[in-house]
Amino acid sequence: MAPPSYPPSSADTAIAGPSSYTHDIHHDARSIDVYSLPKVNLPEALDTSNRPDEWKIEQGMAGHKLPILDQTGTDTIHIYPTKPPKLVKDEEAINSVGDRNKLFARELEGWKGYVEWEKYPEKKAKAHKILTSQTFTPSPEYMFGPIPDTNPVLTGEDFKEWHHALGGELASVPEDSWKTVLREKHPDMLHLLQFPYNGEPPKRLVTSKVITPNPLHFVRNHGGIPLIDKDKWSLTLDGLVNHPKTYTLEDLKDEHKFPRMERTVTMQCSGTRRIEQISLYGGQGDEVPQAPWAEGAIGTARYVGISLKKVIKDCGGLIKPAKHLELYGAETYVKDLEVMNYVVSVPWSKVKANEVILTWEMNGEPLPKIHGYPLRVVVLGYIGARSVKWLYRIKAIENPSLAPVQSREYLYFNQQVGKYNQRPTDGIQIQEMPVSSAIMSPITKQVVIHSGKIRCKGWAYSGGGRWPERVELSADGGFTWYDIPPEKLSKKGKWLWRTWEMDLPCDAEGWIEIVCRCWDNALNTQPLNVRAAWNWGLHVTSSAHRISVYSVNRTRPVTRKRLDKYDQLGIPLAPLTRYEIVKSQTDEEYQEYWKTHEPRDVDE
Ligand SMILES: Nc1nc2c(c(=O)[nH]1)N[C@H]1C(S)=C(S)[C@@H](COP(=O)(O)O)O[C@H]1N2
Ligand SMILES: [Mo]
Repeated sequence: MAPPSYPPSSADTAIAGPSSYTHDIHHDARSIDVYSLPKVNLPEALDTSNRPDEWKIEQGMAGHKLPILDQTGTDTIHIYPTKPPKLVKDEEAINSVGDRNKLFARELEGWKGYVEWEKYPEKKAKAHKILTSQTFTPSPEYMFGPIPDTNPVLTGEDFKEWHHALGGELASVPEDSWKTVLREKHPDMLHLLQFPYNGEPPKRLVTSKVITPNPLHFVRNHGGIPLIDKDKWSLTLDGLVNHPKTYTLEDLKDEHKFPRMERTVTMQCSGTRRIEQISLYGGQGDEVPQAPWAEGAIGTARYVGISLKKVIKDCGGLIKPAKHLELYGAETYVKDLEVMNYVVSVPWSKVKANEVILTWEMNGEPLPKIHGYPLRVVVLGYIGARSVKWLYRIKAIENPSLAPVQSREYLYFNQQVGKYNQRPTDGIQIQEMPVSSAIMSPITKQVVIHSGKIRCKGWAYSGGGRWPERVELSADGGFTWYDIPPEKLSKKGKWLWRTWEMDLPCDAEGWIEIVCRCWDNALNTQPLNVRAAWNWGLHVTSSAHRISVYSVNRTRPVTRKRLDKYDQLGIPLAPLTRYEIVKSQTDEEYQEYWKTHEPRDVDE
């Protein structure tokens, strides 16, 4: 068989790479931009059939470019990745659907960006026809190749195009949504996905306060951000209740009817720390349900509102066989080119326990628009996905919602249920997060100069109303563990994370692995490695958080001597991997040593 040849590539022959490093120690390391390396021009015609990224592909750094090996027959067949087809658009089919400005008009005055889908199956079908009569920019590969070094990291072109294609009320939603982000969020937010907006604070700000300031609270959206006038807003409770009713915000704020509830609550997205699973193995690949979160998709706020249970009572209670409450969010979500509102459900048992709050206030302010203004649900101790924002309807139903976010997403699959044989019913619906924790400082690959103790910071959390009872750190990869002293942990609370700090004893010099794990009040703890809990949906990364840190230990005499020498010479520390010719021993010291030690070789 002829050797496989790669599809022809029109590769740029200029590659970036270092020509030679200077070994001159007198350079000021701060003035060297380690990221801009000299360009090297290769000869025009190289006598090779390799593509220029061959080496990278062979090293597993671009898994998405590798051919699939089909070994089902006697010969191995190489199936190469194909380029995405050209974008097409069937104008005639699209126009036959009708006037999009009329079809997808604003549902209610004062509700910008809200299109009602769940009440109108024909409208859904028309939107589906428009979306399936054309193709869209595919979402980029970000699990096997390099993740873009931009902020926003991913832009969500497909989602923007779907909104633009549907037009009507949705035409300006992507742009409006980004404006709201810039208005309401902290300038230092890490924007993982521009639209639908998904963003988290950088590590140094995740645990800087026990209560997360609103501009720094992570945001996880499946669609746009509806801009709703609170005086025009209403909430309808229907389905299996005795007296269906519609409430204004004023109705719900009537303290004679609905006693106020105030709770400080930690909300965690089940995708928190997903990047650790991605860096191990790729999984279900749509960037919207699968945003590449680090440790910041968790935040804590004080919410004011009322118990959903009281509102259901006010509607005369549930009618048999109601057992679940379906919660409707006003924005448009597109999944598999079907359009819908954001819908999930919570069981009645959770509502009955007064653990489902309808809230209009976050940290003493009206709910920010990006967090669900004018009213959202907060489900205590459940994953964030159940805490519906821009709530407009609650429907009492018999079984958990069939809406895709409830029935087809937020599922925890067995490791071996892969792409080609997974069924939603094989997954466990994720409800309460298990116990987890994360180190916010130092950062993996960081160099830390210390005097025997490394200052560490982070958080710990457990779902379902359990709380961190003990947090432990290891400086040797998880062999020996040190308790974080109780006074170095923030106060415990039933629905709360605990932030912590600790000076972790570290005797070693060189690369170490710092590990963090938590025990909750039910003595649950974390799996020790990512693989043990890796899952196809890349959810619930709850394994002990591991970071690699280079320890420079000043308590070691040789280290101290060398550091002092740098100090004397006024030489700043250079990046770890750069060669330095600062001599660690003078010729005299070297010779002195051999006077009193046995030589390298043995004489007869
Ligand atoms: N209407 C609506 N509610 C929603 C979502 C959404 O996309 N739309 N995302 C959910 C998810 S997955 C999470 S983790 C939380 C995040 O809440 P936050 O953006 O206020 O931090 O909101 C939940 N409620
Ligand atoms: Mo989430």
